[in-house]
Amino acid sequence: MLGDKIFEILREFTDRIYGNPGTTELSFIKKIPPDFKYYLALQDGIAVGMAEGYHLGSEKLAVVNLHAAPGLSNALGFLYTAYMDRIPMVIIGGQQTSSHLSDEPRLYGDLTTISKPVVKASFEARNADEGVKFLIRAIKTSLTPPYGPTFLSIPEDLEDKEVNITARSFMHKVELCCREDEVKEVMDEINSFDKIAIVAGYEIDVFNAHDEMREFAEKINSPVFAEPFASRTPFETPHKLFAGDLPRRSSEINKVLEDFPAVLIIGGSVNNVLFPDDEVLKGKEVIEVTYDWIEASRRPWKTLVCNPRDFLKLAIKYAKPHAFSPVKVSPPRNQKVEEIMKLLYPRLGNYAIFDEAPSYREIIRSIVGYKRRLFFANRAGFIGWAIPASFGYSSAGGKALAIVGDGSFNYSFQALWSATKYGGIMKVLVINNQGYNSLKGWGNTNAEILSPITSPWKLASSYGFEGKEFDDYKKGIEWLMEGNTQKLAELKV
Ligand SMILES: Cc1ncc(C[n+]2csc(CCOP(=O)(O)OP(=O)(O)O)c2C)c(N)n1
Repeated sequence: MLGDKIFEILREFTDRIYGNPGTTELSFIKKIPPDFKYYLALQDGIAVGMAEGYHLGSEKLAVVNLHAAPGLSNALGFLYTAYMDRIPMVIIGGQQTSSHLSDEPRLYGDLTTISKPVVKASFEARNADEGVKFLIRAIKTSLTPPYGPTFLSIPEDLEDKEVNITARSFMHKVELCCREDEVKEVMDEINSFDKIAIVAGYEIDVFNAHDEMREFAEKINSPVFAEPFASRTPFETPHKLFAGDLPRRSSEINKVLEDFPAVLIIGGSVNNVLFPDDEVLKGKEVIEVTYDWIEASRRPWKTLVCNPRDFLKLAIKYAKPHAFSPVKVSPPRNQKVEEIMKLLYPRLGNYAIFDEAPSYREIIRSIVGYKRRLFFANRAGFIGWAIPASFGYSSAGGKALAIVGDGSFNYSFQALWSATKYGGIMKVLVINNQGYNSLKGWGNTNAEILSPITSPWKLASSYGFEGKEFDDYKKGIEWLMEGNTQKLAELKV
């Protein structure tokens, strides 16, 4: 039957599903075999965030189960985020009974259309055989670079229907190798400038190209900037060539890079700014290397679409030293947050940080630094992601630390219920500045509606997730980071 076949196929990629079911998924969840685990989220979008974190911790395909039109539409923000973050993910949604779709019963919706703008592809099975074919297609599409979520709608009655096609075991791997003659051509151009700035992005971490990135930067003797709003470690720090995070405003990026006639963007984007107030990299020669042809096709620059790690490996051979410009971007200051981060830094060990403290992102990064595969944020500008993603990461066996603002905490703290239910090593540091400080700052306003006052530690405790608030930062950080358990510390700044 289709339901059994689905798990037979999924088993080749994962042993788990994150979701929140309703009536139209009951026929699906009844088919869950004993070797599969279903991680229940208490809100639909949170299941998607948890699954994203699981992928970040395991590198495996993330699989999510959502409930018909209400569940899918409730999860759109998280799906948009997984799409922007290029996460390989398959979402299986239940649909109403196939023979009555034209009646548009309760829970029915045009699920492929609802999901389309936030996934790479969406399908709805019209019979059991199509359920198998579309599932394979959804998996393959998701695992083809640029990776991304795909959606499959399955009318609930089809789960119990016989499948008449043979679905053989399959694999799907796509390599984006670079051609040496093309790399040499790019390097000839790079070598023709006396100075060049490197902007490194998240793909360095996706492809684990950190060693190659460092060797390349050292060989061409040029500063490396992190792309604006870097979502994963672009360059391991501390390093003398690291020049900081590019600012949030395109005019400021142009100012920082004014000394450089040319810019090499490797594995990221300089267009992911919050304030696009000028043409970014105006008047510069820009060379871009990325595996993401969708992103690359948007820019009028010189582009090489291939695996950045492969590129760097070949490029090192042709790299020549350049004149060095000692430009550095300084983060904004905040004494209290700096103190907290300095206390945290020596206690981090191999915790992966999930950063969602909007006002303090640059300060956090400048003190705790970037470590390979241990620093994550989202590329969508979405708040509420870090807590579910941290739990998902910890469910894959890693240690996760979410650093969140009080505002961000309130979007998705239900994920702490899943954490207490399923376990995992997870800490949450809430930097409570009593409201939406970043919005107040950008808008230069103290408007009352931007100051919701809440007590995150009390909400965490209500789910049995051990939470405390501290006035003494040292005591708070020591308590938080002690032991391989689940804890939340709230510090007021
Ligand atoms: C899903 C979503 N809704 C709303 C916003 C707009 N937004 C950006 S920052 C912010 C406030 C966040 O508050 P907090 O986490 O306390 O950080 P602070 O601004 O105080 O640094 C809001 C509401 C958003 N980015 N994402």
